[in-house]
Amino acid sequence: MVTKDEIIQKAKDAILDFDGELAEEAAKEAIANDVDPVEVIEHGFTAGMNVVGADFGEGKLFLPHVLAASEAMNAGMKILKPEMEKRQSETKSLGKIVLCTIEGDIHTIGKDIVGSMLSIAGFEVVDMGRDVPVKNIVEKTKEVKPVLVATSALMTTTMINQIQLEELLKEAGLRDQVKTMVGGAPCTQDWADQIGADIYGESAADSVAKVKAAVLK
Ligand code: B12
Repeated sequence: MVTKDEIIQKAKDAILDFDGELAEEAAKEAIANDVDPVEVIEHGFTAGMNVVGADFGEGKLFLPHVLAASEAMNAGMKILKPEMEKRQSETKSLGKIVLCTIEGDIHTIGKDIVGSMLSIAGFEVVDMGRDVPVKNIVEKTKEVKPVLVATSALMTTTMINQIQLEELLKEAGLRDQVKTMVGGAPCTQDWADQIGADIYGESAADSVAKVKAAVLK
């Protein structure tokens, strides 16, 4: 019998060893032992990615390592995602959320986790993908009339595009009809306050709690 802690540790090791097969094994063990996929993602895979990210930042690892670690994470996520969807509540949609990684930025892992968790919580997530031009986000907002527009930025050079989104939503007369949420490693509560975004989501769980509080009044 494997314990929850052992499975979480295995998930973390899989990322640190760039081992997709080990990531799949951890994900399968989580399902077989009824361990909450969210815990494996947050304390296993994401914790591993954070170490890889810090080592990359310090020059101990290089881009191919980061890529290999994110591929390992994807391998594990592919197995956990259907399981998370199965656990999704069958209740009617709590509202639409337009989600994407902002213009200029191709990082998707965090956005995908946040999207999965919001969809499990009952929201209808319209995922526009990565590197999405700000004007396209505004067009999509007009088209689908979401309760929230959520953007991910992983780089200091791309988070500034979240300012442009606030401005273009205002120009289009949409800002009063929709809430905005920002997230991704360089974003903070201060950043959200500074640019006038309604919500800063630090992690997937934090985002779900804050969106529910803001939208389901
Ligand atoms: C994996 C990774 C990559 C992968 C991305 C693969 C993919 N499909 O996403 C690859 C190898 C492709 C990559 C490429 C690049 N990367 Co990179 N990458 C990373 C790394 C190591 C980890 C990011 C990650 O996935 N973390 C795991 C996830 C789970 O965490 P997360 O994204 O933070 O998400 C959580 C929260 O932030 C939050 N969240 C995330 N999104 C959202 C959205 C919303 C709406 C909300 C509410 C919450 C939320 O919830 C998530 C779950 O808890 C980071 C380092 C770091 N510390 O972040 C560098 C990092 C972001 N990359 C960096 C750079 C520079 C690049 C490149 C420019 C490198 C290059 N020279 O080519 C390119 C980017 C090109 C581009 N135009 O975008 C820098 C950015 C520096 C800066 N200027 O700010 C970082 C910080 C590394 C560093 N220390 O230098 N990268």
